[in-house]
Amino acid sequence: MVLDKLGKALHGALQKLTRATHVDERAIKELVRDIQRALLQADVNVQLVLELTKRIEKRALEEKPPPGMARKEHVIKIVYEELSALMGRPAQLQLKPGRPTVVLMVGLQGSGKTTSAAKLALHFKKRGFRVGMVCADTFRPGALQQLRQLGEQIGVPVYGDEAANSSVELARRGVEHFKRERMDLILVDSAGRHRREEELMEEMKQLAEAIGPDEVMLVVDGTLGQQARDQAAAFHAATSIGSILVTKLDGTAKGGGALSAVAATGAPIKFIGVGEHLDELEPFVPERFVARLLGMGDLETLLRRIEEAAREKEVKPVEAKAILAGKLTLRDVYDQLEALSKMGPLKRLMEMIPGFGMAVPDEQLRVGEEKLKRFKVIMQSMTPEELENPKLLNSSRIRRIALGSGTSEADVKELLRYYELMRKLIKTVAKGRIPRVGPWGKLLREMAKDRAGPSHREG
Ligand SMILES: Nc1nc2c(ncn2[C@@H]2O[C@H](COP(=O)(O)OP(=O)(O)OP(=O)(O)O)[C@@H](O)[C@H]2O)c(=O)[nH]1
Ligand SMILES: [Mg+2]
Repeated sequence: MVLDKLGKALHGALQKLTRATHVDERAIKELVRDIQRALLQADVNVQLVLELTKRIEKRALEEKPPPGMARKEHVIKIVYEELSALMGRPAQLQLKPGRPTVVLMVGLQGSGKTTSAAKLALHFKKRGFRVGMVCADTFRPGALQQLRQLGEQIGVPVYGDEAANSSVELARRGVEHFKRERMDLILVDSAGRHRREEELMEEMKQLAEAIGPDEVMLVVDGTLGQQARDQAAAFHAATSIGSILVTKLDGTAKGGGALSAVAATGAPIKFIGVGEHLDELEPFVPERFVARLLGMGDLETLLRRIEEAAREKEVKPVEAKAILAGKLTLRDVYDQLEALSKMGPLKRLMEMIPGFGMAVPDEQLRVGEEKLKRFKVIMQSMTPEELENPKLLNSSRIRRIALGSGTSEADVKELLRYYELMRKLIKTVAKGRIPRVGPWGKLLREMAKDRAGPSHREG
């Protein structure tokens, strides 16, 4: 696994927190100290570490966990978020369909340009893209031979010319060649130099001018640790570096340093190399990377919750479509109720039906917070099968759920009634009818009643 040592140390710090009986100031301070130690050992810049841990401590002490989330989980979530931010912002290399994407690989000698070009080629080939590699290294003898060998290994064509002495001209010809061949991705491997010499910057500039790449990708050696920053910063200042690929993150204790340092330059890291083999390349997704670093076991539940929270905030139109197609689960009902209370997609859906949107005041579309919370607790006591298929809910299951959630059987039945109402409503809407009366009217009345609440009920 990548960055094994850092991962273990961070994992240990979180485990300690998980085992603590009380998450008080002392426990949080200890957690923060453990995280500091782990990051410093991984060669992360002291300044960065101090800023990060200060933020974690402040947030952990001040922020209140959202309803339904335990304090421990909330603190873990904060650590996860802050570490992800430290590792940079997510960015991906996206190929445009129907036109070639040209990527120019640059970097110092031995950083891993050639190997990484082959890894990238394999990565995209596996995803069904047509890839070609151009050897624009006329500097090092054997460079073309090395790329040809790699190309053969993965079945990707290589363009090169032993006799050529102008790398710029060679690169231009190679890109033209693969454009004629209608490749989706053209990777141009360039020559490295020992240090950031002007010569290298000059050649890079000329190459870029000659081939007009969609992206210049800087390859940085991850074993450099914090020093990787200077390199990335210098290149970033000299040219428009589109992305960074950090190599050799396998078996280096300095990986945390390299990643955070490079991320601090503001240039997005898109891939990381984690071994000598050609399949040892990973798209870099800071959140996913950190999740794995922290130990997925602990985080699985948490991530699911974060995901749910995100989903609850915004129900995607795709889901609305699936629901219209007749697939409605209890989970959807909860999402929809909450979405309705925030003017979600169902409301937008209604608005698309002429004359209907106007007829439904927003006020009436909202469900009381209390009821939503109760529904959530009830659903947490259901099995996944029950959530997907509410028909399973017979009276003994209802009794079990009520007991398990600390609610009453009437509460559970009320949720099921909502579900039934919404299912019918959606069926009617899907058929294109405008349900002014019938289930829709009933649903509105129920919701209105709920909003008023027992204490506000008049007369
Ligand atoms: N362990 C490990 N080794 C790597 C990784 N990426 C590259 N290497 C090794 O690093 C060495 C240099 O890689 P190259 O791809 O030849 O580097 P380069 O930047 O093309 O070098 P020049 O063309 O001389 O500038 C090789 O021995 C690679 O196997 C990685 O992710 N992990
Ligand atoms: Mg090379």
